[in-house]
Amino acid sequence: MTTAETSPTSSTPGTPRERALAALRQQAIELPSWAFGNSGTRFKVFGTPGTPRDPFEKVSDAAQVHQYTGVAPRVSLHIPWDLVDDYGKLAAHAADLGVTIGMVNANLFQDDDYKLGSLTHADPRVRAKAVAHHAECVEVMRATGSKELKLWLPDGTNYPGQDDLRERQDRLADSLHQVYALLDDDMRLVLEYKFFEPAFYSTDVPDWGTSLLHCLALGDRAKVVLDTGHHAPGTNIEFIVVQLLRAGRLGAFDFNSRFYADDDLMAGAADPFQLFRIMHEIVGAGALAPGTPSDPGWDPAGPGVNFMLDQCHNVEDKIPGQIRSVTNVQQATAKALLVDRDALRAAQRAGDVLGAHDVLMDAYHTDVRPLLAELRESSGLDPDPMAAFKASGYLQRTAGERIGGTQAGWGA
Ligand code: LRH
Ligand code: MN
Repeated sequence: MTTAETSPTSSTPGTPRERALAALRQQAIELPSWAFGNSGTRFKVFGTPGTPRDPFEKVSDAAQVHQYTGVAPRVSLHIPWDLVDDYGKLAAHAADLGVTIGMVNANLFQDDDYKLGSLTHADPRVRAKAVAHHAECVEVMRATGSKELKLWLPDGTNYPGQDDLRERQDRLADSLHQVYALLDDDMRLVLEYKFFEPAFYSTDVPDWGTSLLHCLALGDRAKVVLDTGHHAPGTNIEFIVVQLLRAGRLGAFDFNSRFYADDDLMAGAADPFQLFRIMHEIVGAGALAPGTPSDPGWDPAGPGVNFMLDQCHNVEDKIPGQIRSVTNVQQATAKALLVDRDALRAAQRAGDVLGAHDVLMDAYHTDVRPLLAELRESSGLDPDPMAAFKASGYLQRTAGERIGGTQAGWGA
């Protein structure tokens, strides 16, 4: 279990800057394939010239983000949005471009049979269908080398009395056990929670506690996904991060930001201070170190956290939107790594309220862009990934090449 003792302090060799650079060099942020397709709201989904038409083009665009930032080596898939005939070919295409296939996301929110529930449905045939969908996802994982299965359930009710809340939980627990049993020994599942939508009275996995309870019941290769857009306004998300880390059950983040609800805006755009506070707890617990399947000795039951983005670029260009999101996460991480933890701990233990707060705010107010530019140059990358990508002409080129076909989106 990660503890404060593993967080960077003055006892760790090197200057704070050197320690931060060393940690930032290892950072890995996983990108969602669906961020490169068209997305929108119930009012409108806008198309964009050059939007990918298939998973191969989505992976190509994701690889551009890694090429310019150096810290986005994996792409999450969403099934069936990323349905292809040959997943081995898709994984090879990714490898040719220097990235790998990461998390595989199941989709239980676009099938008519799941109107009243999927893994919680009263009809055992519908539950069996939903479980079988996860067996398909595990096949995709085997074919692409992915070791992580992600579940998010839209399941819930809209009116009190519509269904029995306890029976739904019992059905969910049974279905989750069946899904867990599908995994190979070197695989894990991560269960995402969300406090409402599409259901508006009860949601079957509404909060971290419910996800954690189900994960504890399943086994040690079941972890919780924390999507930063899935909490009631005013929720102290970093406190949840601390609790899940203490329990050894924080499996992954879906980073994005929001002003109101599940807005899925760029990570760090709406609330950079919140992202910093979250990364402060991650760094403090020594949980920044990559803990993903591609790392040697990765343990599916281990403390490794997968840092992913889960966003939709409804009006902005998608690749630049992902580049900006990745650099926002890097900035929050760099600031968290520059927190003077000895001074912080001393002020906290002395009850020096303002002193302790000021130590944290000093780091937050530090301009880390020069440090990140140095990191990129030391890795042979352009110090300004956004400018370098724009100068590449990739967007104009793909807009010219990707004529015809159907642009990818949330439609299966
Ligand atoms: C649900 C969610 C989930 C994904 C979907 C694209 O709101 O956050 O992580 O399946 O977005
Ligand atoms: Mn999510």
